[in-house]
Amino acid sequence: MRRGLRIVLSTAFGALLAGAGSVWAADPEIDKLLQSPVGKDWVTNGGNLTNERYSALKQIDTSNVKQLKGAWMTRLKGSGFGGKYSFEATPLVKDGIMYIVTGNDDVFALNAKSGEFLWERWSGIDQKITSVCCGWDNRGLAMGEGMLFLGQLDANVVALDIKTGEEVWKTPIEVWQDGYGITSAPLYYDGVVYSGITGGEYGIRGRLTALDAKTGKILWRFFTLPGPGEVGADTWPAGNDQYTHGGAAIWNTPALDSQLGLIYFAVGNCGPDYDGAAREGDNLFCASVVALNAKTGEHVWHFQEVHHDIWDYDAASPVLLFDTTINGQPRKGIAQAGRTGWVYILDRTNGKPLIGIEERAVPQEPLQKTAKTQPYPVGDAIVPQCAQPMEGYERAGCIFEAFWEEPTLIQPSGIGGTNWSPMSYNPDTGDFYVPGTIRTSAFSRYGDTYKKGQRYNGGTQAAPIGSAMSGSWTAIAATTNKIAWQKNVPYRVGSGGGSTTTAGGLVFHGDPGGTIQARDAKSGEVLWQFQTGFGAEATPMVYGVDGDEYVAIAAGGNQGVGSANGDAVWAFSLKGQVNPLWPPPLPPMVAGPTGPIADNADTIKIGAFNSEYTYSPGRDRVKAGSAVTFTNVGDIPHTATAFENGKIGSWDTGALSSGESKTITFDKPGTYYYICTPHPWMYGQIIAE
Ligand SMILES: [Cu+2]
Repeated sequence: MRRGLRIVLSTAFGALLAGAGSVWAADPEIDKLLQSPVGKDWVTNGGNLTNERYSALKQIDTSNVKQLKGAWMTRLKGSGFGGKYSFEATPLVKDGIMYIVTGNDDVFALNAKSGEFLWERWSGIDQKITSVCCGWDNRGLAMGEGMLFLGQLDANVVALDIKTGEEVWKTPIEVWQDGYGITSAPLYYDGVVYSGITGGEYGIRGRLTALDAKTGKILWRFFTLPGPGEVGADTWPAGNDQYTHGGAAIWNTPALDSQLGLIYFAVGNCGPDYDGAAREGDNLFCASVVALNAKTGEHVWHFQEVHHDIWDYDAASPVLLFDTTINGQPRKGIAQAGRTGWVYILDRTNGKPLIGIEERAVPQEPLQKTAKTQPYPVGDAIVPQCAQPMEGYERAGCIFEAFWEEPTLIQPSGIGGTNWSPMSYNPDTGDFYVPGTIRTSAFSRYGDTYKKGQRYNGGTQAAPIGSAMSGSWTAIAATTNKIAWQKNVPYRVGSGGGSTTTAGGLVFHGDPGGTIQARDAKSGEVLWQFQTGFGAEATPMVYGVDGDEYVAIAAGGNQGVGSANGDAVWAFSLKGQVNPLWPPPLPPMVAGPTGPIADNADTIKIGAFNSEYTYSPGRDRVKAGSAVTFTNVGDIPHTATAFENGKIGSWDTGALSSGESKTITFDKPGTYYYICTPHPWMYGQIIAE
């Protein structure tokens, strides 16, 4: 009843807020679904406008989930299949048709009951895009007015005819050559398409862009880096143009409260990521949650999770709207799972902490212009927040430890905590289901000069060779921010796939080892798992066709975690007959180079075999005095840079563009580890004997 009432209210308020020009919604059916509990149709990335990822379907429940089998599995014709891709999209389903987008921005329509192809649209995007931060990826689609909407890696927002896949319009937000791209799923509501933008690692100026759904015309932009005189401008150094290239990307889909007329989104890190020297101040709106008037784009409130971020602790996971009761009072909440390992829980009417967030003094490094205090949410973190000391490293600390050029071990690493992966919220338990990455980084700053369209990090944060990497699933109580249950898992799960929860008392999520799993929402116990055959690192969704409930997940791996590549979509139901596949190769649990040791290879190829972020061979044994040539055969610039207990650059190829080579001679016997500084999850090893 409560939910039903909310829908009626929001329609009335929505009409009032919208003004005379758009009293009649352009797509009343989709707008209604977007404001309702999610049933048989899942019409936007986060299920509905809340991003709760909660399905009201309950045919599959804790008592029968172990009977789930594959209803169908469809391979998407090799789209997005390869080492450079991640497959993170949540499929959409409407009226028995599934729509899915791959890491190559190719879109497929499938019969949601059988998995058969209905149409396909190959993006034709340039295969030489050099502004891809962290793998070729697309997190999903939006729909409305008979169209599907997607953002592309080449920074275009595109509308397709939902019946045929034919392009209706295409609007460039920027050009990729200047460092821009799009990986987030857009949000459609009330005639408007809202899109984020990436490029926080390439010196861009972040923004949320609102487009007219019918024509693709840009209605307004909200820049996440304020210009002179705008709200937040005083958090940047005066007379400095850092705001024109300070990053602040939007990695994920906004949420929208139609009653309040507000749109909400999470903002990424500042650039340069690890060097705060030239950007004294808190640096709004980096690492923040922002609320805007959904019609005009005007700033309404913001909450910054990390002041003057130098750790890449940005807000990358989608914001989530939920309603709850605290001290007998109904409250309108918004939550975001940060890379810091905390869930930030706020009042979505005004951006104030709902449970409590304290500003506490933190370690200082004057050269970094560190912020004096940082926000500490009341409650529990989902991952450890102190690094263990390691041999060879002189400095180790906890979250917000300061650093400069001396390598400093810190946990969480800059990739989380929770990175891009979405959490879900179940109103029946009152818990968020939060994916976590447990990993240490060795942070060090080296400085970078801004050049339009070039990588702009100012430092690096590789995990120490031999350090452990794992993950966790945590239920966090929305009214206390405390752990309800927590389960450790072998692989990092905060970077790709998130969770989905149901009225059947279940939490569904994928696993980099290839399984999709169902947990009891109350206890966290795994009740069912099924091997998809590929890295299952996308967020599942739930839908219904002809009275049957289905669970679906994309399985195609994640280049950052190293899970197995693929191009599969799986759907499961209680009537399913399809058996599991063999387990794929497993991702690493220890940081460092992997694979067999080659003998006397005189050339190391970077980005070979369409695996953009690899050295081949990754390990090589040569005679002392040998010359080894590093050749970039990939698409984007890479380096091979000495990495000795976190110290960078005693030898270095420098940035090698596609086709370029550099020869290094290894005179002294010894083991030489190296990384790619822009992509510090790439490792190599030369053993000189
Ligand atoms: Cu690289």
